[in-house]
Amino acid sequence: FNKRMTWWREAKFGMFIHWGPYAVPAGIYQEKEINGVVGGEWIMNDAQIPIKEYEAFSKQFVPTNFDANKWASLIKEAGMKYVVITSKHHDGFALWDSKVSEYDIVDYTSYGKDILKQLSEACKKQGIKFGLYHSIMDWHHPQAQAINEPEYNSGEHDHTRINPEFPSYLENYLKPQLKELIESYDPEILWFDGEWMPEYTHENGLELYQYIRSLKPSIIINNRIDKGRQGYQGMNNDDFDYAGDFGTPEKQILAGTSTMDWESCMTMNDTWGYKKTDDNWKSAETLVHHLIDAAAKGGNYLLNVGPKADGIIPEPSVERLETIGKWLSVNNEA
Ligand code: FUL
Repeated sequence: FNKRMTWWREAKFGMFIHWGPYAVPAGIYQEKEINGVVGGEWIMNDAQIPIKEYEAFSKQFVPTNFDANKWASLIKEAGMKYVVITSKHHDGFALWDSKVSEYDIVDYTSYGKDILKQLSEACKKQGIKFGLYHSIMDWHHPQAQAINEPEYNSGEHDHTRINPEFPSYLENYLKPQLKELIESYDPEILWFDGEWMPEYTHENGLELYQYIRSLKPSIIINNRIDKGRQGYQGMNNDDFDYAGDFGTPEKQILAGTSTMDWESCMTMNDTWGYKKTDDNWKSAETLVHHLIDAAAKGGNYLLNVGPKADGIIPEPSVERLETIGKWLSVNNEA
């Protein structure tokens, strides 16, 4: 049953990558440390940075030290079988050469190279399955949550700032971007997020799910494409009629097993996107225990790295990944 999930279930362990212009301020704005509840990738919202000012960070996102083959080798060495990288996070910046936008790594920065192209090719060479995280919420797009500037995520509670043009953003921006991504990089997973703002409905979720499956029937899609995120709490989707192939408990491993496919996403310190002051690293031992715990309960483990703006993965993350990889290879031989 559900044969298309087979490789994913067997894979167990993947890398999450949160990377974008937020790595430039890296948690600091106007010399103040910004400590929002989610992570450094939320700085635009947490520090209420005006769009024009945030765009200046995007211009400085020039990752000349990015080496896709090195990243792919590290993923492999860690014993991970797949990767999910942010094609676009809530800040709206695209890591590939999007045709419907100039707000992307190729058109907007002096770096000028397509990050997703490089990484997807490197992963293919090393037999790593390639996946994309794509935010539905978009703080930069005028037909989406940019209407709430500079409190981009206030729309949920502030009904005067619901964007009436959101359906046009969905049809003429989000969907074309997803089509580009599927056609250009052939991802095996689409990992949605930012579905909670009121402009986006359950019907939108069902429709978007069908649309994506029609473009690539074998693709695997997480539950956040729909409004059923609460489904991951009980991990019993019988009560929830929502789209999505797997649940996404965040920063937690489930207490028990589930009838539904699920994947725990986890940070190594406290943030998803790079923050220079975050030194609250979990030990490699703790991370291995998470992986075993999730696997024993039938779930996957998606462990995050937040690379720096220049393309370097922080050393504490690299060390932990290497340690986990060594542990896995010893135990697989035994
Ligand atoms: C959350 C996002 O808001 C965070 O920034 C991060 O991407 C996490 C995995 O999902 O909902």
